Amino acid sequence: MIGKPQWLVANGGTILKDARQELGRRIEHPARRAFLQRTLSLGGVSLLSGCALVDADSVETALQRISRVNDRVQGWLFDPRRLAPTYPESMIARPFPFNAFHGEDEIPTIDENGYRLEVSGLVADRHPWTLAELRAMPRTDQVTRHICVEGWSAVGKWGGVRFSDFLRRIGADPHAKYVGFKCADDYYTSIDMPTALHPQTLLALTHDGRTLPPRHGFPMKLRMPTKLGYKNPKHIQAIFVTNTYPGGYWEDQGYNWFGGS
Ligand SMILES: Nc1nc2c(c(=O)[nH]1)N[C@H]1C(S)=C(S)[C@@H](COP(=O)(O)O)O[C@H]1N2
Ligand SMILES: [Mo]
Repeated sequence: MIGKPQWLVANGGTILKDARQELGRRIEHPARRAFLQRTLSLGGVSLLSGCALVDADSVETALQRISRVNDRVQGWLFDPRRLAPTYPESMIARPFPFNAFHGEDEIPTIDENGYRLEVSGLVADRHPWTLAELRAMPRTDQVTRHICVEGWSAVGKWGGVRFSDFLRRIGADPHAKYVGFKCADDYYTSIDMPTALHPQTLLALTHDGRTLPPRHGFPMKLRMPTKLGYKNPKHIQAIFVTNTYPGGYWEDQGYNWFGGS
């Protein structure tokens, strides 16, 4: 029963994102304007907003409002025990696609020995973590599909520490609303606590059986098969637990915050 509405909601997120991309081009081209009008009527925005969808600003406000409703519905539909599909190793994409808001020449270089993961906010233990400490935690592997809103997906294998184990270890408040991430390339994002505690959410230290390569997030990334690509931060430097909405790099530019896949 949950399957269908979830698909609709997730797809709604993509539709919103597409609409925003069109908006970014300022609704100049007639074909784009027609696309936008179609998209908005699909999303039922005019019904909810009650404002005339004529100028970019009122469209923008309406879309933001819808996107937050969408977050709430996705949060409400999210089943913390429901697992994302896993795949046979024969389906792993090699090479695995790279993506970031910057080019491959701007991948951050992080010194393995100097690295410390900062932990702050609503947690009991704020000590910074070395890579050796992270690697000493119990680890697990999973083969799942990464879905990027830019129109590609790929099956990959990630290994690491279950994020729920890590959160328990640092004494994170499980009733807090958000977990936020700051990355070495100045990317940032945040997730809801139920997803943070989901059994398939991993602090990934390996990709395809090897130490996470720089292009895929060395030294550590968060891997969630229940969320779209942009919600999976690479090169994590700081993790914080909070009740204050932290937003994200793409989310602050209009991508749906919940970003379920
Ligand atoms: N630090 C950081 N993490 C990031 C991004 C980024 O630009 N910087 N891009 C996101 C997006 S949009 C995608 S699709 C995935 C790509 O991960 P990959 O290079 O391992 O395929 O990383 C996500 N996490
Ligand atoms: Mo992405």
